[in-house]
Amino acid sequence: MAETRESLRQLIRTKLRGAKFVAVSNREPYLHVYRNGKVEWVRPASGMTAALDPVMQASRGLWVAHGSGEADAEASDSDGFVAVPPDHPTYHLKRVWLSKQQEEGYYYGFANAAMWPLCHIAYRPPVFRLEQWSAYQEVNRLFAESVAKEIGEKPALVFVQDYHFALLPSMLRALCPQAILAHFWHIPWPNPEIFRICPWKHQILEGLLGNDILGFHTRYHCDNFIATVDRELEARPDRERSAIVYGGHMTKVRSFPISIDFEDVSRHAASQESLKLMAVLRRKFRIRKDTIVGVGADRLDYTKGLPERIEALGHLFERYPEYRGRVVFIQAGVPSRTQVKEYRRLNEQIDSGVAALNWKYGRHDWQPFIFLREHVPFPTLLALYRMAHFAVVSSLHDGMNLVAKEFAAAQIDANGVLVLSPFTGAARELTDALIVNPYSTHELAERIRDAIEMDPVEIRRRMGRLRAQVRENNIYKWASDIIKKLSKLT
Ligand code: ADQ
Repeated sequence: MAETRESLRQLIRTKLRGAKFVAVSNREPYLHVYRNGKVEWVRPASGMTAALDPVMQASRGLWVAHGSGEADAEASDSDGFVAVPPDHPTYHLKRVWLSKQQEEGYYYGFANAAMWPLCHIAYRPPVFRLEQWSAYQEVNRLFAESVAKEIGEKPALVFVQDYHFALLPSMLRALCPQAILAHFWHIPWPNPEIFRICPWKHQILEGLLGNDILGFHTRYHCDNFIATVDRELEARPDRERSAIVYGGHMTKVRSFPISIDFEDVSRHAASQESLKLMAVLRRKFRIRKDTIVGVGADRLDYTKGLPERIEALGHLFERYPEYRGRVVFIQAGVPSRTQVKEYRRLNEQIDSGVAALNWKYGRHDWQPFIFLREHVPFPTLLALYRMAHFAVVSSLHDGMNLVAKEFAAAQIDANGVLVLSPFTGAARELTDALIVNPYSTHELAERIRDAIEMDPVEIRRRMGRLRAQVRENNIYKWASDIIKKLSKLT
């Protein structure tokens, strides 16, 4: 039996025995914005918040995050609290306010110009600046104090998210020694050779070793972390128990492959609304009954392999002219971190790649690549996934990649093929995808062709198995596995 929201809720109730459950992340699950002078709410395009929100709904705990929406302050009380989800509240969000300067140094600076490229092997050099590191320390302390204020001396279980808060665990441990701390690192952990260039590597490792449990998506990332600590600190790695003892404290290092709410995605994809949205999309993009549709959905990030995807489609139309006029690739791309130089450069690269592809092969009645540079509402995204004959996930490096799992869950008719990079965590589980190295754009083009030409029986067989995999290993299993591990420590 697959885990459900209800089984997770029961588990939390029995295992946590009344301890307060607090999640901490940079990104908030709901932002308030102004639209036509009115306050409205939106969900950000983020794999982490998409995954954690159902867990928080089941736990009814508290989520502490940066209040980054322009109307956030107006929608919250004087302490930054707001009940969410805004349309059917089940838990509380506490917003922490940051100055522009803090946001620039900590978020755009150290987190996204140093830690992100350091952990992803996508050949972009990390930028280490002292003032950004200072902002990172300052914001980690601010969040640690904000969480400590909520839990005081009460029993609590704090679940920290991601690379924005590497220092927070040891800070919080000093403030609230009774709290049990778990941390999930949503991105890869590199090997020791890569990590050793970070000027503040010891502080980062010491910060993370304040946790009781540190989770990664794959065993490989756990092994990289243990090897890094072994090389950099006077710590005692216990490979047998997959743990590290440092300063008398033990941190267990475990893999928990993250996932999605399979049933929820399937149900939405099967709805009447989804059928209507598919018809709207077909009309809007002039998609005929016999058009073969490919789909991609990504934050516009250099780790996602978008230029490679565009180049591969160019090879496809060059080598196989019979697909001209017959295949359309619809790419949803939400702008991300555009304050960081590398991201601006990537956007220019994508724009010129798309323009060149459409100019070279497009005709008055057909464009090969439709680029939706926008945050696509989730129901529309699901309609896109459902109507697609194939999806391409071509990440150069990716902790997991939830788009691959969303695509499988939305494929209720099981008539689509997933083309997937081996450099995603998802590739370890989704072995019925067509796995291909995105750096080899010629091979990527060939696998896209294989997806288009695949026998329908084979498509159903593969998609059926992918769906079974994601159904079984859903987001509630991810959360339950973590809670079970944590409850052994309470
Ligand atoms: P991300 O890098 O954000 O997550 P991913 O896991 O693919 O990547 O999740 C992206 C999310 O954004 C998905 O839920 C997707 O539906 C949504 N999305 C993408 N493009 C969109 C668009 N144009 N409009 C609206 N929504 C869009 C990080 C790590 C991943 C890891 C997750 C969770 O980098 O490796 O899988 O955290 O741990």
